[in-house]
Amino acid sequence: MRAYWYDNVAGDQRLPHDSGRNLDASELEKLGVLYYRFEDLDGVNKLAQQRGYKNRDEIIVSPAKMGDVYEEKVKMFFHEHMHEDEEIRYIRDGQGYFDVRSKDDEWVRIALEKDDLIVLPAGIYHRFTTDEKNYVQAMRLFKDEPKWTPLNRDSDLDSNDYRKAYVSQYLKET
Ligand code: KMT
Ligand code: NI
Repeated sequence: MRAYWYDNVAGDQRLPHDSGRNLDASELEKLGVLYYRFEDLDGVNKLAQQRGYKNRDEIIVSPAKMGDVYEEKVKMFFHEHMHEDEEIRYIRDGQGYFDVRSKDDEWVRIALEKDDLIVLPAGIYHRFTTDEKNYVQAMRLFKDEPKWTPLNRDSDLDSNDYRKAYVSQYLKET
């Protein structure tokens, strides 16, 4: 895992967009983003038990797996959104980028590779993309029913209870 400020330079979303300015895991934690590295499933299973992730599946995002819809899917994942539940991803192979909004509404890019596990809190604005290798295999964990409906930021989410809870827990000045 490496986290850095996104450079906001035009160009394909799959390019690194690396400003060269890093953040550490403690800064991610202040946004409610948790990071773990697990070399085998034991650690994942323990975390799942502790946090109540009862279900899981695996997804491969690649042109070979998805065919013609790959480009479309990758664009969709990159549309800024939030969820009403945590988004938990354990990277099994390949790599990808999760971008999350900082306190000041800037993009933080989190580069993930095999064995990285990330937990995005409910209500955080984020997006995902593969990198230039166009391949990621990920385990998606969830509590009960997967609540993956992306709620796009362009719709009015200021009154969404999950967004409000996130803002008051992590973004409010104290
Ligand atoms: C998501 O929610 O953005 C995805 O599931 C993308 C693939 S998993 C790294
Ligand atoms: Ni999402």
